[in-house]
Amino acid sequence: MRDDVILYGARTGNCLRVAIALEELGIAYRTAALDLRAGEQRTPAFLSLNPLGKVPVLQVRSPGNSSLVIAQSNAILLYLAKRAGGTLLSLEEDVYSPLALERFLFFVTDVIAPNHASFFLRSEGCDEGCRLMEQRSLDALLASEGFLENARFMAGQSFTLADIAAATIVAALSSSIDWMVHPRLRRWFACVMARPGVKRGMTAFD
Ligand SMILES: N[C@@H](CCC(=O)N[C@@H](CS)C(=O)NCC(=O)O)C(=O)O
Repeated sequence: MRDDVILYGARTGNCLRVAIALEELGIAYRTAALDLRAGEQRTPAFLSLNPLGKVPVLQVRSPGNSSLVIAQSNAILLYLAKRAGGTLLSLEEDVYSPLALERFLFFVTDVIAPNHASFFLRSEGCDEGCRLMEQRSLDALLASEGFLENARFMAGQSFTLADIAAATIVAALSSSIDWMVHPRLRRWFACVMARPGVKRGMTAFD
């Protein structure tokens, strides 16, 4: 009997990255969509899964009734990569490459985090701070053009968590990117967005 895997989430980057990883790894799962505007993340039932009232949350119910509940998108991504034998971290044939982890964390901390900060600052009316954070995020993102100089993907020749982290934020910032002067990023983005797993993951909460 297979595990019953449920992804609680909404159409946000944090949740879509987890959906992409599940799709890319071929893990069967179902989604439980929450309406964040209606506050469904704060119902007693959901708070019993994640007391912080945030998505995504992954629940893995195993035959025999044991249930694993994981919050934090990046913890879920690392759990899934490990569960799949390290595939999305380039841990193939016992050769450990720290590059996939390094680049994954680059996108999470240097690109996505300031982007989230810019949203928060805008919602608080701090327009100057918002612009600074937006620019910081975009500058870091555009620096990733260099990762693709001799590589198909962000951390070498295979698709990893670094590409998943990059995919959602590049999609979100695509209108701010001058694609003509970033040909490698353009080529990478087209290639990643054409992957069936990425396509399905990006639309998991539509
Ligand atoms: N660091 C957390 C952030 C989780 C988070 O902020 N989730 C947002 C959606 S992307 C949320 O649930 N917002 C609803 C709320 O704050 O009420 C993660 O990576 O999972």
